[in-house]
Parts: sequence; structure tokens; C-alpha cells
Amino acid sequence: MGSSLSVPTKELGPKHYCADQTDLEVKQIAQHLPWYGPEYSPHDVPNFYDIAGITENPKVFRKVIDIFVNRYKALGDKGPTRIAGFDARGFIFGPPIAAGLQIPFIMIRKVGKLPGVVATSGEYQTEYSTDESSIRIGSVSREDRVVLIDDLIATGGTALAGIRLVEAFGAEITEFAAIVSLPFMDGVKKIHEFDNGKFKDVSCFTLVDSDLIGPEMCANPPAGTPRVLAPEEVEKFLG
Ligand code: HSX
Repeated sequence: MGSSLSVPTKELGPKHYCADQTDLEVKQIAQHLPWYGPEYSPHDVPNFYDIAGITENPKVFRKVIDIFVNRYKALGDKGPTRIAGFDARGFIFGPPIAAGLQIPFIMIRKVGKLPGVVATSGEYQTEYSTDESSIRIGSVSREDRVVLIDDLIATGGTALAGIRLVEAFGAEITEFAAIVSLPFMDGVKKIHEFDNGKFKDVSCFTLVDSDLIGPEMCANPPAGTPRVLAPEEVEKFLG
């Protein structure tokens, strides 16, 4: 059974929303988002936010899912008919939200992974890579209303690619949502300003601003700790 948990929302600009960062639930979720510096992260970014801090805590994970489920339940008849998750970490949050709403979950996959006939976005830049996304023909139709979900929005490149793809199917976009936002990277602006404002009416909602995740959440091990271990080295490392 889900809860009725919801968090107050603030409007940052037209169609740009975030959870109230002073809300205690939001603060608690932020306390489950450790970050790693470049030496201990898979990418060369100053702060790599690790949503494993949420998924490894069932109560907090549940809260995050409930917040999104209740946000979209509240739309009633106008609520989404599909949740679309981004490869890969949108695949962690999307399915339980879709299951909670009893609607299908669909995959926005990196190119070259899906079977069948696929629509692809073309290449785009993200915070740290060049990617290309795809959706299988048949997973979404022009009758659908779609929420797109990812773990994090930085430059907005990934979100924009997904929005362009879903729009190509003729579906209505209910919202793009992410758990973490890096506000200084202006990802939502990129979405709203694309192609002379073609997606200016796409609602964007994020739960936790990176500003709320302070230095105390740095999870780097002591300097000099090896970054990668072979299986036979693990036992000795653990001591
Ligand atoms: C990360 O980059 C996240 O999981 C998102 O999928 C993506 C966000 O970056 P950006 O496209 O907003 O720059 O891997």
C-alpha cells in the first residue's frame, strides 16, 4: 500500500518546479545522496551524486517513489498513461512509479539496445558524454500522456532528447521529472528554449537541488585507497 506522502512544490519560473527545499522530507532525501569526487567516480565531474544512497535504504526509496506516485495520482483523469525512464538510472525509479500508478513503464534506451523498429534521437551532449537515445515503435502512441523520469538533470541534453522522441510519437508530455537537479547547469532552460521555445510548455519538476547536498555528503574514502579491486583482493581489502 502506498502512502499519501507529498511535498510542497515551488514554482521557479514558467513550467519550472522543484520541491520546497526547506521541507523536512526533501532534506531527509538529500541526506541519502552521497557524492564522490573525480578520483572515485566513473566520470570526470566535480560531484558524482550516487542514488544508491536512496535505493539501499528501503524507507527512503519508498518515500521517493510515493512522492512521485502521489504527484501524478493527483492529476486524476489528466494523469499520465505512460512513465518513460531514461537508460540507466531512470530505469530504477520509473518502474515502481509506473507500478504504483498501474500504468506501463517504457524505456528510453541508449541506441543499439532495443529490439524491433526504433526511433532514435540523434547524438546529443550530456554533462560528461555524447549519447544517443531510442524508443521502440509501439511503446508509446499519440493517445498517451507521458511522464519522463531520470535520476538527475544537469545540462538537460538527455532530457531534451527524450522529450523530442516522445513528442515525435505525437504523445502529450505531462512532465519531465528528476530526483536531483544541478540548477547551475540550467538544464530546464535548455529544454524550454530549444527550437524557439517548442517545449516551453513542458513542465519540469525536480526533487532535490544539488545545493542541498553539502560537503558532509562526500563519500570519498581516505586518499590513497585503491579505486578498483580484483575479486581475489576484496576479502583482504575488507579486512
Ligand atoms: C547522467 O547524465 C544522468 O543519469 C542523466 O541521464 C544524465 C543527465 O545529464 P544531462 O544530459 O542533463 O547533462 O548520467
